Amino acid sequence: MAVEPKSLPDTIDRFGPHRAYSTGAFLQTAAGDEKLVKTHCCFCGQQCGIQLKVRDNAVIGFEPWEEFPFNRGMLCPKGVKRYLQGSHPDRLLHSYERDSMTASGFKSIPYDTALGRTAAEIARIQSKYGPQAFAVFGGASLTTEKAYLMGKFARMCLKTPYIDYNGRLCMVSAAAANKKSFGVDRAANPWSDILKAEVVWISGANIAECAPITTNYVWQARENGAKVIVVDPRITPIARTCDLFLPVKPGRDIALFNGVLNLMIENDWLDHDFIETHTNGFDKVAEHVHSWTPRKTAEVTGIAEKSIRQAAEWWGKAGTSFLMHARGIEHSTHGVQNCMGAINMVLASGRIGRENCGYATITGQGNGQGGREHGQKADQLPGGRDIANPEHRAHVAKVWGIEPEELPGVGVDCYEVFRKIESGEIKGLLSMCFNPKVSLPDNSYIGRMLDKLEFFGCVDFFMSETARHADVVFPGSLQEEDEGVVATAEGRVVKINKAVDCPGEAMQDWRIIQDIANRLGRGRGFQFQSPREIFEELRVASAGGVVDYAGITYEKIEKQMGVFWPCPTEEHPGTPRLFEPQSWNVVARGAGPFYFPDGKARFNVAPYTPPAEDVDEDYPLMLTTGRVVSQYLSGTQTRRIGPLVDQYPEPMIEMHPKLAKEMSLVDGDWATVESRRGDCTLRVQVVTTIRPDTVFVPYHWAGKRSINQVTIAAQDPISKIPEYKVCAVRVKKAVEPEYLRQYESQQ
Ligand SMILES: Nc1nc2c(c(=O)[nH]1)N[C@H]1C(S)=C(S)[C@@H](COP(=O)(O)OP(=O)(O)OC[C@H]3O[C@@H](n4cnc5c(=O)[nH]c(N)nc54)[C@H](O)[C@@H]3O)O[C@H]1N2
Ligand SMILES: Nc1nc2c(c(=O)[nH]1)N[C@H]1C(S)=C(S)[C@@H](COP(=O)(O)OP(=O)(O)OC[C@H]3O[C@@H](n4cnc5c(=O)[nH]c(N)nc54)[C@H](O)[C@@H]3O)O[C@H]1N2
Ligand code: SF4
Ligand SMILES: [Mo]
Repeated sequence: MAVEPKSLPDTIDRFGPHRAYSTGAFLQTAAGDEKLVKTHCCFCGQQCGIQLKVRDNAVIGFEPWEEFPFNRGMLCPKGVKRYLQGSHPDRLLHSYERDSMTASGFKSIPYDTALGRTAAEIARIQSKYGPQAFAVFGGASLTTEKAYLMGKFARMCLKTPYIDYNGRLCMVSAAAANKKSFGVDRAANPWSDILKAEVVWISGANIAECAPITTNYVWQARENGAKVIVVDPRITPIARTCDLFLPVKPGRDIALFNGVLNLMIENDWLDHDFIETHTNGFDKVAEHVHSWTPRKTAEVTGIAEKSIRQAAEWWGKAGTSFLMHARGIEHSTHGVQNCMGAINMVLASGRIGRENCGYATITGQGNGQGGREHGQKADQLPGGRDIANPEHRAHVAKVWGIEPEELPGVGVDCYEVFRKIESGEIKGLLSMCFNPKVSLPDNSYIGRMLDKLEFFGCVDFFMSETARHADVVFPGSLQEEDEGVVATAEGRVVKINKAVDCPGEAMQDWRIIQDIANRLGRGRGFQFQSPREIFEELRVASAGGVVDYAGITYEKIEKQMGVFWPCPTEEHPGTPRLFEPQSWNVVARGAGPFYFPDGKARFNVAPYTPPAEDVDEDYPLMLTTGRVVSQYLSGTQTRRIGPLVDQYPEPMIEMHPKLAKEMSLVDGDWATVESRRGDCTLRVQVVTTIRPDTVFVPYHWAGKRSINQVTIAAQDPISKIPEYKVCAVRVKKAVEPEYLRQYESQQ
């Protein structure tokens, strides 16, 4: 049974430890030679270019990398402060083993002992219960080489079907919709196509806080005359500078997309040639959206009829346009339908596959794109291949030197892994780069399930809230301690360069995985000496697949400042814009530009369904959750970076003044948000920028301040993404929680 250690510094992370450390550590080092290493930010999917300043094997600062075309030297607060995390005193420098006799609940052990114990437990569990009793989790902050290795490790070394990753909580709805509509899952356009779009449509994306550099693209478009439309229940910073704001009720976006398409059809704002030549299924969709009159759309979405008509007219009549969305429409039990609704609007306009006409989901995690391409998803093999497809299996098996029959079949999504732990089917888990204890909905359940495992191994560079439930913790590597590639939100494959060596006994992640494979005595296929060697195999494994990296080399990435996939040969420059009628793969296939045998895109009927949990008398408010600019994901990294903590020190409940007044709450009061699953007591932030029927709480905090105690574990039936963006809650006035009072009085 896991013990929750009490003394680790981030159990109450608002305070001391974050401010205590600074670059002071470096002041003590002798001034040696400094160098600048061109690489990319370790945080979001924009993957801004940055130059890390390195002295005496420590990252001590940064310089802008002005030539890198995406961000031209610009960075957001996280990119600017990222260098501070490496020197944090919590950095894991040793392997750890659970030990209930110590105050922290862990004792440090030699790396070799950690390996031996992990290998022995995997072997024991698999021989007693079968190979499928052991599961593996990966993450989309890992480089693509590591993600590839995780998939290979699960399938070839452990022979388990159960591998999945934290991208399951992120972009999978868009991925599924893109595959269903276009046959390929990648932003259709480079961001340069935003600049001259006449209309920029942004649904469910808090661009200024979560994709800050994209703000610059949107603003440049506006300066060029673009009309910007934003759809969000909150007036986010980007919404404050838009031309039309549509304050949608959480969970109702398909109704809007269908309503707009209906108006497009009614007014004949359609590209008939494009629909005829390049798509299938329009008539069915047209029939389906017919009932979505402006009035009905307004009733369901909560958006004024006039605004819906205005949005449809701007979108319908535009000559060029760019539609973007993010988790606001994807974190939904009908996330795939939402995205298909958005794509239907794009296809009907015919504005895709040409200059200044585009569509993209804004990927989230650092390698949100690359991490979902090469086989750490439950149903996927490298090259975007399908594990259920015999031809795809044969190709990958050949590259790995095994028989196709040796490859396991389709696994399950990461939430289902926890249900299988509950039912006793899964007994062991190895997790790298995932903090489900904070990030999954209804997360008290997650903690209980982690404790139920017979063995849990975790690889992280900090003792994350999830790692605290582990039996063995390996000290993995920070991004700047390794090299490899990632794919950005644009689909541009870029290179992360190593700036420093791992400190102490910390180890590059890929070495840990290989060492476990070798210690198990199953080291065939796991003898790579460098990320480059892994990449070379990945190129071959991806060749001929939809996600074709065959022509990408480390050198070409450096020379071109990134290569957009697909890139089938070394002579090929890469494909910044997908779906161009004259592109190489269209010519090669002899069909149209979309990635189906007939080359045509698909219109998909996207029926409206309400959220899994609607409001009622007992729980009359909608809760939506998301992010703030200075914190990142489960917070393990940014809650340890002092200036970022200062910028937004604690989670707060955003609510409209009207609601606050009804509840006799004022700014700074304490209140409890309560759902059928749990509650969370936080301070209130009264803002005029949110719908009065909705409250918003950011999710970057752990323990009693984690809003995922409250969220619902309902999932989209296709993508399996959780419905983070809406559940029913009530809010009650409260007092400061006892645990915080006690902590403050000790200070
Ligand atoms: N600062 C910061 N940046 C990040 C991250 C971070 O943690 N912090 N994480 C990265 C990752 S992994 C991701 S996935 C992205 C996420 O980037 P975004 O998706 O932009 O961020 P979120 O805050 O999750 O949600 C976006 C918006 O959706 C709105 N919303 C809520 N419900 C609905 C709805 O029903 N419909 C619509 N239309 N909108 C709705 C919210 O009000 C919010 O403004 O950010 C990336 N960048
Ligand atoms: N309520 C609510 N919950 C949400 C969301 C929401 O909007 N609302 N958003 C969801 C989304 S979009 C996402 S992406 C997930 C993210 O959920 P998580 O994946 O759980 O979040 P991370 O903070 O990225 O956790 C990754 C862990 O891996 C570690 N790590 C990071 N990089 C590396 C690396 O290179 N190597 C190793 N070994 N470890 C590494 C970090 O220290 C951290 O402990 O959260 C989801 N949860
Ligand atoms: S926008 Fe994203 S990639 Fe760029 S500096 Fe900020 S967190 Fe890093
Ligand atoms: Mo994400």
